[in-house]
Amino acid sequence: MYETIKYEVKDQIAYITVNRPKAMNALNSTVLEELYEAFVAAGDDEGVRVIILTGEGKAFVAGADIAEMSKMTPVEAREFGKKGHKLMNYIHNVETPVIAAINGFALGGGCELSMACDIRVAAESAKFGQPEVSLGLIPGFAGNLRLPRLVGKGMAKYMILTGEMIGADEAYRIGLVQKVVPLEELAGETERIAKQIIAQAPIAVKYAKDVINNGYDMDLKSASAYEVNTFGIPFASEDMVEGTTAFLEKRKPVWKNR
Ligand code: CO8
Repeated sequence: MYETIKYEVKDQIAYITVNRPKAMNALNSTVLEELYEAFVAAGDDEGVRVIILTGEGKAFVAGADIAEMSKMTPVEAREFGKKGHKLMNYIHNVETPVIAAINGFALGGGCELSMACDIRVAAESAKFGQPEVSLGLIPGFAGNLRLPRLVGKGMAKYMILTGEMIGADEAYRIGLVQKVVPLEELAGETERIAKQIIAQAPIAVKYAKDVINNGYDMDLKSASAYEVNTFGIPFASEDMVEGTTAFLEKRKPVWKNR
């Protein structure tokens, strides 16, 4: 059904894999469109509790497709940028948590794609960078915006202005990734994290992601009010009653997702 990606749902996890290994999984227009379609399918599927995004072969995603971009007019480049932002914003906002399993190169648009995800787990061999300036471009899928939010303005400027590639350990040190594991353990560790999220109350996970996302973009006073109000909502859910009762009864909760 898809030409450039793979999509599979198993045990409440949707696996989305960018599948253009010969081009280092570079993001052309088709990949951006198919990724959007797959993320919406996963986001709309009530049976899916976590989405895992990875790349086939030795790259996660080595950036936007340079061959396609080299021929674009300014108007086409703007449309391409809009397509990228539409995808990144969907991933950022979808209620289902998204984990990036970064198996190799995450460069340019690939690093940006990983940053739109909620949690990043990297293989020891993964490499990160925003090399756009070496091509006469600037990051265009929100790298200028998300990288400073994740690692601070100083380190973001260092990476974007030098175009330097960094390894997984350095990415971990600066807070760009949350875990680093040997490549052969990447899939297993990512699934372990997914299952740990799945074991929590679905409604609470959704609301927490919502408050983190929306609260981050507000001033502290508005964000406090937003958190206070959202905090109250799960008290109307059966799962809040179940979670607190199970704790007091010293047993595991059984979530009803309502
Ligand atoms: N686009 C297109 N093709 C690519 C890309 C890419 N980003 N990356 C690799 N490829 C292709 C190569 O051209 C090569 O093709 P072929 O076999 O036909 O010659 C194939 O993949 C294998 O690549 P290499 O032979 O180069 O493999 P190496 O292992 O030697 O090197 C690297 C791997 C280091 C990943 C290297 O391929 C590389 O540096 N790639 C480019 C990385 C880069 O600069 N990425 C940033 C691109 S710009 C960007 O992402 C902007 C995002 C925002 C756009 C917004 C627009 C509005």
